[in-house]
Amino acid sequence: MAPPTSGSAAPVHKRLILANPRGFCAGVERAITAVEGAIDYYGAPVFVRRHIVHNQAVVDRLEALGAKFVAELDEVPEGAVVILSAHGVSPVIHRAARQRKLTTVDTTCPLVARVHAQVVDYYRTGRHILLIGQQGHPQILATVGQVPAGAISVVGSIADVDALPLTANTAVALSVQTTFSVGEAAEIIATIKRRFLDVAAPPSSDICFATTNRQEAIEKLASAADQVVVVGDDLSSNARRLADAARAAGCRTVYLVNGPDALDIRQISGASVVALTAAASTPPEQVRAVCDRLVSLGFVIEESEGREETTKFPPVAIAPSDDLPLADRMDTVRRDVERCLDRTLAAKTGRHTRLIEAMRYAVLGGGKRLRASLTVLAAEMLDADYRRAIWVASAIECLHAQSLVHDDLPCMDDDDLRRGRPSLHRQFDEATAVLAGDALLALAFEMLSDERAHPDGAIRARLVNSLARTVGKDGLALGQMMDLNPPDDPSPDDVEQCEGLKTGVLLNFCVEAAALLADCSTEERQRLIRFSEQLGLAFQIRDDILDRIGNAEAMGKRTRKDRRSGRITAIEALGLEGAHERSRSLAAACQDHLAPFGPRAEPLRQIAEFAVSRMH
Ligand code: GRG
Repeated sequence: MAPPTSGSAAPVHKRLILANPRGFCAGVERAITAVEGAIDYYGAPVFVRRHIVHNQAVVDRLEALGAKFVAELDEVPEGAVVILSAHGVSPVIHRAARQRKLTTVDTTCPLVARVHAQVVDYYRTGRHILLIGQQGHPQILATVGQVPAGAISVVGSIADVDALPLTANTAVALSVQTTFSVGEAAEIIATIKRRFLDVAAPPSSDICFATTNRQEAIEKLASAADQVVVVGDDLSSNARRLADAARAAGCRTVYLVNGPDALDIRQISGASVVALTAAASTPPEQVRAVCDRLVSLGFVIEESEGREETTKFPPVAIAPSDDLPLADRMDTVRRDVERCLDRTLAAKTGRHTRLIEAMRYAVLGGGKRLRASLTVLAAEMLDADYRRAIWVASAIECLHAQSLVHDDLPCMDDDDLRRGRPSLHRQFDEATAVLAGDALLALAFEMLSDERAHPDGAIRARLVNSLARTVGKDGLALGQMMDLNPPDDPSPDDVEQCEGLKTGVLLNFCVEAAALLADCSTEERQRLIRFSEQLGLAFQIRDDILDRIGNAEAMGKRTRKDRRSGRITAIEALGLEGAHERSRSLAAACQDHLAPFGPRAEPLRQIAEFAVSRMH
């Protein structure tokens, strides 16, 4: 391409046209800032599993600040801080980190996390997933790890699609590595669509905006450039894809360089127009150093027009997320559980709507959601999947709502007020209350047996079995029976046994479910069960105390009814002061059981505090 001239007097110069956008993307900046922040917060060293992003200059700079890069978690000392790279990790890595008691800072790019969620959804619908990407790339390994082995086939080329041992009738779904080549992906997708009859695809491309914009920008410049320079690491998939895109656009001389010293000075000096771009993982200093060298060879820089990138991601949580106040975290759980239940119990139109209306009345729009919060916060502490935890927590809230509906019936505690509203049998009628309770109980089991609880059928079976034992002849039902038929002269132990069964068993199930979702060690599971046993008792004793001293408006239910009904509670067994003391000592025992979990157990510590200080 001839250099531009403006009249005869204009100097002829060699052009260095810079592609826009180029260099760091929002996800890379976010990950690097997280490493810097973690070094600041925890002090050096912090460990980083694998390259935080595929750029050696970035790695070297972070190493100088105090990061130690490791290939695998077994190189990280127990209890240390480890940062997981922006490419994402498979859940087994989170599990391994937990087993080594590591504090993890997960810098997975939100757009990669979106692909993870998508493959899980596809897997649940029974489709075989064709993941388009580079075999062995960390992002591909992480994505494959989100679902059971064999659920995904990775295809990196048309030949890979042709070689798939699947029939044309197989229902498949497409996902794409976010840093793959736009052009190659389009060709592979077209081949897949020709080969398979039923292909589900995401509504918009999985290839991220940064990869797409950078490829598009260099393609525009490459056809008119003598030579193209891509600044980036050889390891970086998106850097190599930029070089491929430049070649595909018609430029024959394309360099992928990681700094000025890698330039072929003799060859590039002969070019009149050089187009330059940089990978999403290339820092600006590296780009500048290459530009400076080219300027010293007589090139004059021109910025090209390009798309503006405005995407911003929320920063990575560096401090253990338990720094957030419990109230905020419970609000989030409440909102997500409400949404899940609202969708699951979608209001019906037509004739037989009364049952569903009653179920919605019982389970939506009220309650502290203590059991849901306990489940989700325990699951989060153990690094279980959040959406599965919300699903299971919603099932638990169905069961809890059922027990409240039946507890309020005239043949049980005979209560007219629940959660600040008429109890279900008062709002509807007794038969509806019985049936709505039964249907909620059935729904709880149905939800636990659904793949949204966990993709592994064995885990689902354990969840179902454990809930059955929680509500049955040795659980809630027995507790209620003991409550309705107390012995003549109950000892404090009798009272605690009854209260443990009426309330404690369901809280035990919450942590048991979290432990199952996270597949945590037996030791951690047992420690959590011991914690929940104390928590359940402390919570029920506080309920007894509030029945005596609480305010019906704040509680949303009738108070001072235990005394009238002749129920034997902790107050009768221990006196008001004794009950206060007992609930406090149980809360202290809760803290002891949580101690080995370190700072990540902070939300559960706060739940225990809440259980014994609540006023509703
Ligand atoms: C499950 C088969 C089966 C039978 C149930 C009726 C019954 C048998 C058991 C009653 C269990 C019960 C209602 C125990 C009381 C537990 C308790 C303290 C409830 C109040 O819980 P909160 O304060 O309520 O968390 P919210 O409204 O905030 O959810």
